[in-house]
Amino acid sequence: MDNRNNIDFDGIGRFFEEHDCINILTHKSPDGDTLGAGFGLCAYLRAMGKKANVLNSDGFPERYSFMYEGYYDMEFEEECVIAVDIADTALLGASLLRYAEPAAIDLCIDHHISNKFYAKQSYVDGSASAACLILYRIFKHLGRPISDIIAKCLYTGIATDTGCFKYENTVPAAHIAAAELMQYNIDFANVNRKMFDIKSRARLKAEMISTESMEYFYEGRCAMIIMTTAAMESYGIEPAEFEGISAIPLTVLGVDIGITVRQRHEKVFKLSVRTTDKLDASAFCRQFGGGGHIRAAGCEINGTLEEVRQTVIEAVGRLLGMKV
Ligand SMILES: [Mn+2]
Repeated sequence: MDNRNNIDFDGIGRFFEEHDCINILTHKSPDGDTLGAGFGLCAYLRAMGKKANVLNSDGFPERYSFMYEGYYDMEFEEECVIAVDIADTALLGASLLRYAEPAAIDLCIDHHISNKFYAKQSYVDGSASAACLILYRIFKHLGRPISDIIAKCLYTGIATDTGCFKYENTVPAAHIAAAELMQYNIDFANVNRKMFDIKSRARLKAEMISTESMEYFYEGRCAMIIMTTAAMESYGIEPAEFEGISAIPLTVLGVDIGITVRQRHEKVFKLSVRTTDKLDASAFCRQFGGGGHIRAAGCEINGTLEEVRQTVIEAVGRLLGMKV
């Protein structure tokens, strides 16, 4: 628990009681956790008789529509603002920039260790798998009934932020919360199918192009995908469809470092590096001025495609202590 927290569950309960017209902020490029927390909290507050809306600078993607069925914007004069799953006001996005002003946000509920404590009051638990897990604890503590739609939203956030209970951040409490939430009428199998199995045809094509272009080095311990702007344009696929492609190289048996190189400009390439527990992705990227997490990091390298390719291959060789 972060010792910079200045509100507890009872304080949050009082906050809910004391305000009537509440806007809930969710982060740009929304995911299942921020939207689950947003719509779950909104439904909870509305059930308390409050007026509440969920705001997002990018709108609500269709694939999450099962969380906002029946949701409609209410009209009211904003009295206070709650941010969920937002570590930094930089994540608000263009149309919510007005909330990036100091003290514009009254309450923040989040699970990112990197939280900037930008809100007047914050409850941050970096050990929680999802913002939705924190909300579930708050709701249980406060004791009001949890409706099916709230349960569905919270379950979705926990499932998505843990990669369907696969990632290292999956704490036992996430399983326990999910098990309890499954007792509501939430059709969790369909939620997981929508979140983890279904993809658009464009996405499938993007994955196909990526895997087709994959090269292997160093006895298969390194796999690399290179996506040039020309190639992406020639297939007519939106760059957004390539989101998360960088997870693919590391899914190949025997690969310890997966690298995805994406061309940004003529001579600028962005690297996304993923590693198994044998290698440090963050240290690898630091030598090029980048950084990140130990298993997932990024950096930018300037040069022609061939120069960048050579630079990366040589750097991987040094990392593995192997010759090409
Ligand atoms: Mn989250």
